[in-house]
Amino acid sequence: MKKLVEARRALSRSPLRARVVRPSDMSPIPSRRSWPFASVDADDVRAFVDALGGDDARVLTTREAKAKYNSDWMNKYVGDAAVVVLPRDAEEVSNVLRRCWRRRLAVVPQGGNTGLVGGATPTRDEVVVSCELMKRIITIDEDAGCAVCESGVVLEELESAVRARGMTVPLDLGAKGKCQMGGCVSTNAGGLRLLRYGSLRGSVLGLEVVLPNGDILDLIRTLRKDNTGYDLKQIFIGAEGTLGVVTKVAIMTPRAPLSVNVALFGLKTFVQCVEMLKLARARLGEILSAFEFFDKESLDLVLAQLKGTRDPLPGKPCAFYVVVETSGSVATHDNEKLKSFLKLVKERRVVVDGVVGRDEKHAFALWTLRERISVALKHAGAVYKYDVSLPTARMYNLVTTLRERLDPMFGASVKVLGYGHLGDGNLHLNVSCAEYNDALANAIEPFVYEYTRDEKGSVSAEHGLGVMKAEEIHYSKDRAAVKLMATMKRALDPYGIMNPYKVLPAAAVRLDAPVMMSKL
Ligand code: 2HG
Ligand code: ZN
Repeated sequence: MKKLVEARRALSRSPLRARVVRPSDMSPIPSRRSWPFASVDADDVRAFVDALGGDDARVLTTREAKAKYNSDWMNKYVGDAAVVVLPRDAEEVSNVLRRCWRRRLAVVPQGGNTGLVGGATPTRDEVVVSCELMKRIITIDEDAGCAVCESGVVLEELESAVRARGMTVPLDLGAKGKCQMGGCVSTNAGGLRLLRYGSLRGSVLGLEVVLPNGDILDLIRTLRKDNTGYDLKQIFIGAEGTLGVVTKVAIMTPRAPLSVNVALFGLKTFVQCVEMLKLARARLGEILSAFEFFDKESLDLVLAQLKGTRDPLPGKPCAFYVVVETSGSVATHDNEKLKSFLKLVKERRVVVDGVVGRDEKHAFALWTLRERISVALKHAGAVYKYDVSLPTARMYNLVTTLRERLDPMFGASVKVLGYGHLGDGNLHLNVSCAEYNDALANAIEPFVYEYTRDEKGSVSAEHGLGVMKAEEIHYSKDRAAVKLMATMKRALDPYGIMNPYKVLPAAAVRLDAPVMMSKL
């Protein structure tokens, strides 16, 4: 088992593709022979077609048709799903899962496939249940301020629909044009406006979930208050599809702000970024809706990789940049507040300089510099990604410490970037290089995880654990907590078919022992 854990750790640092260059006995995901699940056969494919009302166009079996479901958007995690099914509603998901449960077929629920930790891609030949055809927006209730939709609705589409009624979705991410509501809920996605609206957990009012055995659990409610015992929907939020498939979401949709301002500042030190956050909280108060930061290395990469981007403060190079957004309901009031805030940070020399978005287009351009760092990283080559929560004031020390550690070994061939949601104490630490290599991986891990543990931080602030960090959960959760999680997993999914090798360590859910069909 120790060997398996070590090998899984190696996998977390390299793309799953790397499997092919690893000796087979070191493969982190069990080989076909010891894979504890059944293989899809021709009868299963026929059963899936029946499950989808006889529509064989929604049961994909050819390599070409399955390709986009087999790898994530970074092309880092690559599996080999035996079949991809495209159900249209919870009934059809239920039919598919009943078959998988009975046959002990492993299942990967998939949304927009925009995750960063390999949580939604198959690891071997699992059945992929894609939610992309479950696209109905069911209700939008202006009086209650909430919406109910199916899980395959893309975040940006829901946002447009509720915007037309003067409301907004309390979640915004760079991947909004592709990520789906079910995936957002399943990963408890954080994003750019958590500072304003809080964790997605608090905005979800209800869910419909298909359990591993195919039962449909109807937890769709639009009540703000419901204290009738355990809040069951919460166990599926952030479970990354390991406990069931989310098929519907009820979510609060607060009034959209009537006045939005975006400003970008350049600063000399990280200490000043933190100082500025404190001032923004104190002086902008209730209209502060985002507070993001990135370092010079991140800006340089964006400018080098993404066409149409421009240095926001030409001729005034800074070590750090901060994006501040305000959202309110009375423009004159908000502008007044922002103006006096700008004056203050200049007078106190907290910033080198700043620029306020003149209009929507300019504001969008400023946001782009922060939002598209991960896209720039993808263009630049291989990237090792870490998403940690750390004490805000000391957050950037991890970036400088890692730079000092890697520099003597790898020099300029490796770049360490720091950016993220400063207002939420969430650092995105990224190590960019030409290609994945074990020496670099071993220099980064477990160092980053140990550092985070020692700071009492979290090894996953918002991206989840997926396959990348399932074995690393112990750095942020104690033994008793992991044990209870595994107990819950086994209660709902005793055969471990739902998204195996994700979130929980394999040993905790006993995925090392094949399920003996004869004993069932
Ligand atoms: C962001 O905040 C996303 O931009 C992606 O969470 C972070 O690429 C990353 O590491
Ligand atoms: Zn983020």
